[in-house]
Amino acid sequence: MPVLEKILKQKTGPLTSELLLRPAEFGLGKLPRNLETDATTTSVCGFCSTGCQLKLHLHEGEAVGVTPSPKYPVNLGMACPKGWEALAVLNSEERATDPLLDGEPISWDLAARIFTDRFKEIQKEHGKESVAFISTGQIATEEMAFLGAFSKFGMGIKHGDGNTRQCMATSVVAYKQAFGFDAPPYTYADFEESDVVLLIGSNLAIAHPILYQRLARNQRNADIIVIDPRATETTQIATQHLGIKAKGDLPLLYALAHCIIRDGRVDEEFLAQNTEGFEDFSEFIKDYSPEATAERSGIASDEVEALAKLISDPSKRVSMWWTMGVNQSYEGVRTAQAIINLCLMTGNIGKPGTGPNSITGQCNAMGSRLFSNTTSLLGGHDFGKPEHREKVSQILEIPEETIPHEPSWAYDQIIDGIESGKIKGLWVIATNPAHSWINQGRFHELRKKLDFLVVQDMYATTETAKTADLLLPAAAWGEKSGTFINSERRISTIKQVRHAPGKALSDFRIFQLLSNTWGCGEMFEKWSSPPAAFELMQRLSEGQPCDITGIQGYQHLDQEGGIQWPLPLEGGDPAQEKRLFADGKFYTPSGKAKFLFEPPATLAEPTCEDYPLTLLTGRGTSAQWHTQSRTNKSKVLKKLYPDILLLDIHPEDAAKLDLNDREPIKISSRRGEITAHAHVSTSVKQGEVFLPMHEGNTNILTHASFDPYSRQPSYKASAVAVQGV
Ligand SMILES: Nc1nc2c(c(=O)[nH]1)N[C@H]1C(S)=C(S)[C@@H](COP(=O)(O)OP(=O)(O)OC[C@H]3O[C@@H](n4cnc5c(=O)[nH]c(N)nc54)[C@H](O)[C@@H]3O)O[C@H]1N2
Ligand SMILES: Nc1nc2c(c(=O)[nH]1)N[C@H]1C(S)=C(S)[C@@H](COP(=O)(O)OP(=O)(O)OC[C@H]3O[C@@H](n4cnc5c(=O)[nH]c(N)nc54)[C@H](O)[C@@H]3O)O[C@H]1N2
Ligand code: SF4
Ligand SMILES: [Mo]
Repeated sequence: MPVLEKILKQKTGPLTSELLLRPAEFGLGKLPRNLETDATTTSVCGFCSTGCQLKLHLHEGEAVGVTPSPKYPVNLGMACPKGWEALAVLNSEERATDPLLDGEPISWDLAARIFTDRFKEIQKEHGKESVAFISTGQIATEEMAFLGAFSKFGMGIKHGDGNTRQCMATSVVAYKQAFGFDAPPYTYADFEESDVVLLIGSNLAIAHPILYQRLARNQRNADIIVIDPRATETTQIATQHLGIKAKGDLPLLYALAHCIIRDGRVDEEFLAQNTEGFEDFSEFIKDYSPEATAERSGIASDEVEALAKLISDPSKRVSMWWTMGVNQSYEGVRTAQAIINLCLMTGNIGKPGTGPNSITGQCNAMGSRLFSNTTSLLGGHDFGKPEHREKVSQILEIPEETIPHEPSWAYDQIIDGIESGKIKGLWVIATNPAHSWINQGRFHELRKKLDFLVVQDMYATTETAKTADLLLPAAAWGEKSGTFINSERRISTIKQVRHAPGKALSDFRIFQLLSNTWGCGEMFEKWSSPPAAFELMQRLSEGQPCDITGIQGYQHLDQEGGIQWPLPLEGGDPAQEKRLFADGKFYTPSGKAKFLFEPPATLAEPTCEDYPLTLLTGRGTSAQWHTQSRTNKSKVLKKLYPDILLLDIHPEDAAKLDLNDREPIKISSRRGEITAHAHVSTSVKQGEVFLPMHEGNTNILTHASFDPYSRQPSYKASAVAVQGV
């Protein structure tokens, strides 16, 4: 049978019931055979990076119900509304069921040929670099690795980045520079093991509800300090809320370091043995007294002094957790490193209840950090190192010349490339940039400059899918198998428990199909199934800090309740909860962690007379996911969030503008104008307003500024004006 036909026949792969008959091929092992009755299987949730495991209840081979897995070490029997509704969002009229060319259904065969012909024509006319892709942290790791390998080594694409740039690029760079590898050091049990917990720019109750539950289980009478401009839902659990000014974090964190060093409350032994750059940092930090920084941070000096004492108390285990309030900033990397610096100087790393801990966002953002082949070469390697290119070429049996010598452009540079005419063809996989990218108006303008836009999504109706020349219908979570990696480095399986609708194919099969029509099918012959790809990933990881050569297939992952990296073949630690750096050894050439610092910059877009309010944006409710393509398909979830766009505004500001609660308003920035309703609330300070990111328009307002090291967009502080309509 010709390869193409074979792939099309395979569709998304057999259902679990059929997989059971072929455990050797798909590595799923022994599940109950009779799925007609009360069989269940498990799969890790496909929304957030917490990585809860769900139990799927099957009837006649198809999943019909979900409950949280009671014994899984992550969620311990809990799930948030999105997890409970994970199956409901699959059933929708808006699912993409056929490949669409200019909105008209076509066959897969034709779609694959058009994909190939159009992109090849563009590359011929404008050079190989004129085609780029934007991918995601929301498909299986095997799929990401396949996409990264096929696009770069097969299609010759140089520039491809992920929506993860919007999300955790800052943490990646911060860790890489400080530790020598992108290595979040913690395990979730650290929430329960801490005496002091700092949550910096993280609205855990909404964004990671099950981690919030884990924190609530802390039995150590912990001090919980929330550092957020807003009095968020998360402050309900806090013993203290520091209502910092927007982007006042770096001055505050430096002031804390100032007090600790001034008072000699550092862990001398740890500093001497395991770090470098501390002396320069001590010198630098002298200028950042609590008095000198109070104006910028908005935090009074006595509060800073007290917090400095608390986090440097040697009898306490201190953990510091951060998310988008830190990462999405024009100085995110240095801010994250200021957190790392505090943990290093107090020796709060590598032990239970400690750590500078970045919580990531999407279900498989951590998979993309290691295997998307965008910023780092497959397996956390370096495109610039000849020995790394050689290793990858040998394992994958591909010519070394096909491997680029440098990482791709970042997302914003790809967007700029569209503007300057360098990028003419774009392939968008499992992300919705027409809604989520910063300064959205410009994105819409630039769409017109693209000669060919391919969108690969599970729905035909996303803002981006609607503008596609070619839409490729994708199977979703629940309709395919593979692995995800959660925030604490835990690798777990997802399983196919549903048929994909219509002609939708799993992303894995789509890449297989496209690599064949592109003419490089032979190069990817080894990528025959997700488990085969997993084996390649394991070999790629060998000798890296993320070495997972000790995992014996998907079944092993299921038996162990997921496995945190690393697990090398020899001498790996099989414990169910693992943290990094217990031995004080880091991945830098010297084995020491680095102090990195820089004077704080000024706000990228300060308020002014015309735009007197600072707009903060972020997650609205635990029932809403990003651009809502999935969560607005569930009737249950829709009941859990407001049906109008609400802008949180302080009562004093509302009074000045003569606004009542729920009154229609206009919000404008230098980029554009949108309508919403006022939500008068003391959750925001005077001078600041908050919009959730889930409605289509929020990013019309946002000001595009970027961290210079991570190129992560600063979504969280733009100048706006509000008026009644
Ligand atoms: N329900 C739900 N959960 C999600 C998601 C979702 O869409 N919906 N998305 C997932 C993803 S991909 C991500 S990345 C995470 C995001 O998770 P979080 O980062 O926790 O969520 P956000 O609401 O974006 O931002 C967190 C907080 O940062 C605060 N903030 C804004 N500016 C500043 C500042 O200058 N300093 C400080 N200290 N704080 C500031 C905001 O007020 C907000 O409360 O959530 C994940 N989980
Ligand atoms: N103003 C503002 N903007 C923000 C943020 C903010 O805090 N404020 N946060 C930013 C952050 S942290 C993030 S992560 C981004 C998220 O931004 P996006 O990535 O654009 O948001 P999603 O809605 O998650 O888009 C995922 C898309 O993939 C599709 N999809 C889901 N599963 C699959 C699959 O298995 N295969 C395929 N092919 N498609 C699938 C979904 O239907 C959806 O269209 O938004 C960013 N934008
Ligand atoms: S907390 Fe995250 S992983 Fe857990 S059920 Fe909710 S969305 Fe899924
Ligand atoms: Mo994110």
